[in-house]
Amino acid sequence: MSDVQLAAEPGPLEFDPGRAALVVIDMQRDFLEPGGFGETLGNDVSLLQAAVGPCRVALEAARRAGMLVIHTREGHRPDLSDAPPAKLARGAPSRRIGDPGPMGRILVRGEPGHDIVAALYPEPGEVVLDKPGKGAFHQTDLAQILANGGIDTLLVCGVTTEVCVHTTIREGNDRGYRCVAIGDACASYFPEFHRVGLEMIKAQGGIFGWVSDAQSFAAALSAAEAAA
Ligand code: TIU
Repeated sequence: MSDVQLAAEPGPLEFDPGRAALVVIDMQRDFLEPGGFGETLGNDVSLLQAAVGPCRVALEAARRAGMLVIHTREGHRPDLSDAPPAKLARGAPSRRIGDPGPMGRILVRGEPGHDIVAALYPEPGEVVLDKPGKGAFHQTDLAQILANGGIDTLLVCGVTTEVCVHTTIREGNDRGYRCVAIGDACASYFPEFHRVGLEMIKAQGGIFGWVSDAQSFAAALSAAEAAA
């Protein structure tokens, strides 16, 4: 497939789908469904549902185009040895990381709540990347995976806009990747943080990335397929 042109802000971006990856951040039951980590932090988790449909549009478009797809999951080892004490101390004292909840132990790998929501479940052959922090590069082999795939552009969606999506885009930008947030495929527990979070990325001529949307991403890939 040839280069595609993606409608984005602050301006359009050309990229080669063979050198781009779709990174779906933390679309886990722990963040999106009642009884998980997101709710223990005092959030209305229903707000994150807005990202599911657009994530699916982006995911299906990337799959059709044969792009590298990476799903991340935030969470910890069952013994919590990789969870910093400062992180463990957050949230409601009654239910913190590692404590039992209706979807198993909160934010612990292998528990039902740690899994990805059904609508966006990874397909065989897609990368599932477990990360202990907010950014997808921190203490993971993401950089190696991207280098092995010859990737130079990251299309990023998922939750939450101002926490794990932002951290990953900032990390990726500093490592030299061109990072695009698929804005409507991101969501936050705070609508204002979502809006301003996207503005921060694209302000100042795209200070640390671009912002596009799921339909524009799908349309760019279909146009390239039709031209091929
Ligand atoms: N709390 C919140 O907004 N986010 C997180 O804790 N993790 C992610 O964003 N995935």
